[in-house]
Amino acid sequence: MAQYARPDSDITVGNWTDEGTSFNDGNLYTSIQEVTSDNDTSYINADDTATTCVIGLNSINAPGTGTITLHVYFRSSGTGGPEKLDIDLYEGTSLVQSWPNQTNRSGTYSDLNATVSNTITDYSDLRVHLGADSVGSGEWIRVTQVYLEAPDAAGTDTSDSTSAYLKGSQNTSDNQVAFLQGSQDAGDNQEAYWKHIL
Ligand SMILES: [Ca+2]
Ligand SMILES: [Ca+2]
Ligand SMILES: [Ca+2]
Repeated sequence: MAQYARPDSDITVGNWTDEGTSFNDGNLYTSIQEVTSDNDTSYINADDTATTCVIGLNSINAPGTGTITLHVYFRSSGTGGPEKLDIDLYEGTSLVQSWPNQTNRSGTYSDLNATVSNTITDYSDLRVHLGADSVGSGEWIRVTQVYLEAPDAAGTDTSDSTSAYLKGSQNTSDNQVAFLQGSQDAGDNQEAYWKHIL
């Protein structure tokens, strides 16, 4: 199991535009938030060098141990020197990590698929900066999908779909016959948790 932080707001639009079918609604994030990349059905476009957009991601819980990965599906069109995409991950206004000068003029989208090796402390305000770089006249860069994938929150149980679990132990010092212990679980169908210490 995993947690996913996907685009849920435009923080800075710059000269990026959204393009394509019903997703052309004036919001960038609605064109790059799908669960499975939809290629040119919905995307955001930059045809202007040195313009950056900032996209907010939905909050996730602080994850347990494991790899965090940033996915950015993009491609470009142009001639001569390559069009470049500068990708930065921020928490709020603090830079976490940069992946500058990404290129792909293959004609099909490719995924940045970058491991986040620097520490994230605030998972409630993650942002992705997408900077168009070296985009000349008649050239463009498109991004169709962005998300951050992280392990489940530490201490949660995703192995079943039970609503809670009951843990009992004999206690000879009083009349207690059992105790209940639960934990919050955002990753399955559990509807509530109950913690009771006698
Ligand atoms: Ca849109
Ligand atoms: Ca070029
Ligand atoms: Ca898309």
